[in-house]
Amino acid sequence: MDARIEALLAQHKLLTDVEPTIVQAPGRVNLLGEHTDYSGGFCMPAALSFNTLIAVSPRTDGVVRVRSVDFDQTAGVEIATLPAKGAGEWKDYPVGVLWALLQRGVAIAGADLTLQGNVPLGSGLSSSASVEVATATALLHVAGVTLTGAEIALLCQKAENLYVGAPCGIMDQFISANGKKDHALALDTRSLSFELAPLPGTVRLVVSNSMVKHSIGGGEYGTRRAEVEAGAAALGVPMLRDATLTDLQRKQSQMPDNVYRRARHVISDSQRVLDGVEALRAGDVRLFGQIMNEAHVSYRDDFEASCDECDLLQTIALALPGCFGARLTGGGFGGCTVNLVEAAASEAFAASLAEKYHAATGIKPDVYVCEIGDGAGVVA
Ligand code: GAF
Repeated sequence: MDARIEALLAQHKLLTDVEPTIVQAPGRVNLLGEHTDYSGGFCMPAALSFNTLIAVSPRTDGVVRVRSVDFDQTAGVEIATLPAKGAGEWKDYPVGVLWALLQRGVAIAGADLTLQGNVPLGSGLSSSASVEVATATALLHVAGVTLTGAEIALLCQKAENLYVGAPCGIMDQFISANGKKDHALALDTRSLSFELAPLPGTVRLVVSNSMVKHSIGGGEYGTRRAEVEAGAAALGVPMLRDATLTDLQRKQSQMPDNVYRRARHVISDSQRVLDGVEALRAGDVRLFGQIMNEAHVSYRDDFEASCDECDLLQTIALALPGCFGARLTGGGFGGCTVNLVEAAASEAFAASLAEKYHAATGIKPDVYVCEIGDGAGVVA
């Protein structure tokens, strides 16, 4: 048996002897389309093989207990007296999902859950969404209820928005529930229709962590979201999905410069997803890499969501052999860059990137040559 699962089962025994089921839900890396997912736009994430594992056993007494192996803590709640809001603790994520499931009318009689994750925390790889989607998968399993991947994603987004209090879009929960091994997923966040785009075997995704902490609950994400919404209001449209760059240029003089530039990023980044899908369909990884580089510039200069460390990672990456494209991925203001690299060069690329970044900053980055994994499901 896999050592991680064996350790999880040993921890689960601290809660109960009732035979568990094991489920998983992955973190993600986003290839194109940042801050487009609350504007009805397009984005293109891929699920990683980093995930949250949960061992879940049923209970019948109206109690849900959650044990975090990583924090070495156990929390218990009574379903009948569940608070309607989180308290700013790690347990808000799983308990928020329980709350959202109950709100949806899913009958849960009780459960014991033991969680263990290996998605790096605070690095923009969606550790929170992986906890949420794994919790939903576990609780739906013990309730004997099946929901679609889109329904699970919406429910987990609701938990994060209303229970945890973080104003995220739908991308992270959607890819965690619906990802497919070796594929990126181009998502229309308005209709929730999507296309799976296989990544050619000749390339690998290399994720490099600047080690600068990022948080969706932190102020900048919310500030950007407000600016994006101000852009839609200035254009007189419900969401930026409903406007073109030409519409935006026409109204440039009627909005503050920051709002104009945030809107220009969102509208152009959404289009870059569509261009990226075409490039992958044509097997043109060079073009896809160029689109990633343009996306980084837009995110850095128009959206002002990068940081010196991530810009440096991108600059170093582009000068290394075999790198087609590099950009900051995720919510911004720190976290990781994603690099599209020739498969044969990927290990040497990862080693050189780590060494050069360390030499320049004194910070040791974590660099991963990634596997694209499957979305959530039962493991055993
Ligand atoms: C974070 C959010 F959770 C997503 O919804 C998305 O907005 C992303 O930042 C930026 O593209 O991961």
